[in-house]
Amino acid sequence: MTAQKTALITGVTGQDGAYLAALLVAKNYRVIGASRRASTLNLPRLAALDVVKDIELRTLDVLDPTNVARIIEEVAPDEIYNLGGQSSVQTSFQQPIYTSEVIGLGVLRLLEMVRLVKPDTRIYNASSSEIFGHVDTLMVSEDTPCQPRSPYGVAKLYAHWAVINYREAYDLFAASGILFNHESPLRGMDFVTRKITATLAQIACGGQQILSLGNLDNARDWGFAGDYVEAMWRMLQQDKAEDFIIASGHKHSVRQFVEQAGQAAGLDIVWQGEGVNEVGLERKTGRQLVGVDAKFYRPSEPDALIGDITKAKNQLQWQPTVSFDRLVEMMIDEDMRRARDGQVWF
Ligand code: NAP
Ligand code: F7E
Repeated sequence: MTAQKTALITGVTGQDGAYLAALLVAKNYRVIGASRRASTLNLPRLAALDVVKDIELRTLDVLDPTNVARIIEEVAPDEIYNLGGQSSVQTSFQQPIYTSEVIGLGVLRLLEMVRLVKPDTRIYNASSSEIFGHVDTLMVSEDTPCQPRSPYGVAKLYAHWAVINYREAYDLFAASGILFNHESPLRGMDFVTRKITATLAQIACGGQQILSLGNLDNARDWGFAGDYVEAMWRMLQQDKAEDFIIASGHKHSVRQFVEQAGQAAGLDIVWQGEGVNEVGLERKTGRQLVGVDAKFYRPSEPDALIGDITKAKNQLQWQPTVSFDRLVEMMIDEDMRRARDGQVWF
């Protein structure tokens, strides 16, 4: 029988943290789940996956290196999955310095603490497709040059290179997953997919609100978070630490997401007008369901990229199992259930 492994997950209260905790518990890991101290514990995602009882919760802020060092010393993790941080690109335009402190320098602090305290720990770094930003080709691979277009993307690129540097300079087993957008019924309401499914579900259940969005023509390569955490784990089981693109390989616009979610909720949406004057109407009644508000536009956006997952397929034997249509349906079904039960979520 192999010895039980210990994994430390930062950001365990977030979307990916919850799915990863459930995956590692199922694989018989001792899971230490870390999140920032708050007056109220933020456990609904872990509770939704029924794993609160199976993990050990610890307080950790990646801004405090002494806190990070102490926890590494105490729990002696075999693997660290660093998922904690300010994860909203939109917010990074309002809080660029805080964002960079947490997801840029925060990663450097973690790498340095691992190097000093327990250098044989394997580290997963949550990199992002936002590092690419503006590129000449729309299908990107691990070798595509980066030109980020948001403070979030710039900070993630700093962390990405810090990981490569610690691998080369100190031989740490540190790997970055360059993940494209991944969503689920546990996604935060700040992100466009969940904002759409939660609002349309409420409307379908009798609510009177209007779904107010930014640019409807922006497109993303969207996949399912449950699939993507499996790739994170596989990356740390390799013989050698390497970086991998994890994506669905398909893109859809925000407009297509709204249409698909509307269909799944029983709302047939037709469009009228242009730009900030565009509206989405219910075909049957003519009632306005969707509007555009310039306050949701960003100062700059990445190109509409698609991830090339050839390397992940070949080396990790990983590929997504949930299609775009199924993902939308899954999110709408869960938000319809919450709307019917009068639950307020995230
Ligand atoms: P999420 O739902 O927003 O979760 C992030 C978690 O980080 C939160 O639960 C928060 O927990 C924690 N956190 C925030 N600031 C922290 C700090 N200073 N120290 C420690 N923990 C902190 O995000 P996610 O979607 O699960 O994403 C996980 C990671 O992957 C993030 O780094 C994100 O940037 C990256 N990523 C996500 C995607 C995606 O599409 N989901 C794609 C590429 C990369 P508390 O508030 O409870 O402390
Ligand atoms: O925006 C447009 C918005 O905030 C997607 C994070 O997980 O993935 C995520 O970042 C698109 C953008 O995700 C609204 O302008 C229109 O073009 O859901 P989002 P994101 O910025 O792509 C990357 C890979 C990460 O690493 C991040 O952690 O949708 N959009 N109207 C809107 N976006 C939001 N949030 N709200 C709107 O009303």
